[in-house]
Amino acid sequence: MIFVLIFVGLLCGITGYTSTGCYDGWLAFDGSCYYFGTNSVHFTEAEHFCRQHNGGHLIHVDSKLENDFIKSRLRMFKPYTWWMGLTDELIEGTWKWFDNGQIANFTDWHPGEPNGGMAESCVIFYSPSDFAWVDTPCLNNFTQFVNSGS
Ligand SMILES: [Ca+2]
Ligand SMILES: [Ca+2]
Repeated sequence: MIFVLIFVGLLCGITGYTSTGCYDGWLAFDGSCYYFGTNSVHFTEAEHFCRQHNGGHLIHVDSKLENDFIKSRLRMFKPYTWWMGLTDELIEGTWKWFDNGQIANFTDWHPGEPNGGMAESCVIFYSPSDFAWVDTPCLNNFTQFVNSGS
């Protein structure tokens, strides 16, 4: 068993911004604003942080275009792993976006994921899998992450 230190960040989004642009420190892409926060927190704390910052939410990914943009940015922040606003806490196996309750149409699961059943109901862009999506316990704050792989 190998212990790997994983740094975790949170990714806030605001959709439908107007011509006034994004707030300072936020990044604009295709009608949304993004904030990359490097706070080592669990899912609920991460969502709370986003709400406290300009009324954002943990990110909601609508398309491959948006996902590719985000992943290209996250590669600049290695070795961080990032929370997104996707959860199946309400109905196991039904993945919904936390900001509006929509069922996810686009997903980018790492092969073999999601695999955690009732024990894993929140989702991260996982750095060791080049930011493919992985389900993980919502209370995980990644201060120590056990990698049982080779
Ligand atoms: Ca689950
Ligand atoms: Ca998993």
